[in-house]
Amino acid sequence: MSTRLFVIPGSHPSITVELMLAHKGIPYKRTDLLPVISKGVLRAAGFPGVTVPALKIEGSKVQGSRQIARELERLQPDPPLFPADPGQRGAVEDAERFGDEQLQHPIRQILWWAFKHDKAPLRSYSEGAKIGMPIGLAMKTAAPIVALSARFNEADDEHARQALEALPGLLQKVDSLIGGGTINGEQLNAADFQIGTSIGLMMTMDDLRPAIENRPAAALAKRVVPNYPGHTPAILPAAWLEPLRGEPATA
Ligand SMILES: N[C@@H](CCC(=O)N[C@@H](CS)C(=O)NCC(=O)O)C(=O)O
Repeated sequence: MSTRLFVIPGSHPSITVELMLAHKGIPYKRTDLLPVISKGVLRAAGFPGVTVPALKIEGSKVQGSRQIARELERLQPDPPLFPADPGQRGAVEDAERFGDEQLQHPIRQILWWAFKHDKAPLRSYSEGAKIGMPIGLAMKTAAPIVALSARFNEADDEHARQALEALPGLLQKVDSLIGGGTINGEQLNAADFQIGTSIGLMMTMDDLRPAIENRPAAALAKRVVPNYPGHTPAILPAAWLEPLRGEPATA
């Protein structure tokens, strides 16, 4: 299969798709893009939208982690990403939609808020990436990219605080999906790859990791993506982290 995946290094849905390609055993070439610049490159490559992950496979162009999951399943059913039983498949699809529509974005907002206040950690998310220029040079010129990405993702104080307030409920939902057996079962499925990467990205932030590491959600992330790239030292105001200080569930 002729396959090329367009990613932004460190992007959680991009890593979701890399994991699903690996699960299927589909070899692929990867094009690494810088945020913001990615939009023009994707358009020039003929994609209708401006976000990664974006996949060229067997002559078709597919964008979005959930759409890509379905295309991979269609092209190569084994090993599966979705259970054969219709009831179980529905549960996995609901969990996957939750991961995409509710879990992905708050962490994106918190992280861009952090980069806006200190862009040094950004480099750690791009280690090993081939972005067409030395990483050191890219980071020296990253200020406008960070400013535009923060604006694009509404990573202002108000939204970052709202995202932090939402995290306990979101983590609880992940733990209950694990408890109910929809995710982190014997076979990893599309929802595991979707949700595990968001939790993995959260755990790269020193501010967030303590609220996650003793929870079932952390075990899922460690299984799905044991070496999530990147590290952001503590930077969030302590008062904003109050919602995360509740009693954590145990793994
Ligand atoms: N929900 C979409 C997420 C797409 C998305 O927002 N991707 C981000 C990276 S995580 C992006 O391409 N942002 C454009 C930019 O940062 O310039 C999916 O799962 O595919």
